[in-house]
Amino acid sequence: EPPGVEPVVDSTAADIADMRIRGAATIADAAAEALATQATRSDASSPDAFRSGMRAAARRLYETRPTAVSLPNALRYVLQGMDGETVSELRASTVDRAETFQRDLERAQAQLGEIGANRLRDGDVVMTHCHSTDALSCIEAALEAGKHVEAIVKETRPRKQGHITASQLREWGVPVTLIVDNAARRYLDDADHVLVGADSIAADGSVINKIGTSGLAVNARERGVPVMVAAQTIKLHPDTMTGHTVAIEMREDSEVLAPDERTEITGLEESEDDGLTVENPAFDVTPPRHVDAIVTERGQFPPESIVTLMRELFGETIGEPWET
Ligand code: RUB
Repeated sequence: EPPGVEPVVDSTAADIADMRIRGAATIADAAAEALATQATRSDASSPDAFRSGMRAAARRLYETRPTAVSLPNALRYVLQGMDGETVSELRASTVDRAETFQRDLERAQAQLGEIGANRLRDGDVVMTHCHSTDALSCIEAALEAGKHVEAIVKETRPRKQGHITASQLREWGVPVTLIVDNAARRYLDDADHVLVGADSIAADGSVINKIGTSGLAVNARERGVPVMVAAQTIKLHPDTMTGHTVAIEMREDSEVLAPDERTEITGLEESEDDGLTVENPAFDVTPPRHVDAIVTERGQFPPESIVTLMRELFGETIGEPWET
């Protein structure tokens, strides 16, 4: 780990990069927790050393995965709360700020769930993609309101996060039909909603989420099935207000094709130039015209109007606190 960065920050960063910790909200929560631990365990002898350790820790966490904006939003929020004249004051304010962030995250998800649940009627069938805690919060609130809900769960290749969704829904007693991604269009005829989460939402209302979301949304529009995106406001991407695009993470070939499968296709050893390229983008962009509603803890919005909320929440952002 870089100088001044606590080992626990490094291990959280590795867990995020390797997806043992995954999903935008869970990543943000873990990052805030790691910064709090950094603050608690720092043995910095001066306020400057403490601050520089915090910035290095934030950078280490920031560099793990590029797409979910909840990560930089969490890091910025915690570092902006670092306040005081002495190391112990700085430590206390940082830990307090991280705890506030984690509490707010949980509260926002619960509030969003209540709002999203209003869109679900008793007996509705929901089609899901990937695993989103914000999306599941809507289903949980609908169940708590006594509604019967069923789910068609897309497997979500290559990492099969659909299994996590299916497991959570079964724990809640929701009847689940698991399908391969390629079967989605066929099963849209049985669905009343497509319900997904988001890693980032751009100022124009585009939704960046797990690869396959955009194709699903296009098919849903063609079939007349409304697309609902559950995303608390830490998913709003401030840089997109000034025209930046959201980076789409490209992941390892091996998630798609195991080394032995590769050898089987090419008949060549792994180390040779085998002329076979595997592309593995983790996310895609769904244009606003294919999204019916973005459900946040502040209410639900047509995607085209989300920019108003973004301006209110972020104003002008200049630089990042970990960029020294
Ligand atoms: C996860 C994913 C989820 C969003 C929202 O991708 O695309 O839909 O992160 O999740 P990955 P949440 O598995 O690659 O991290 O609502 O829990 O924030």
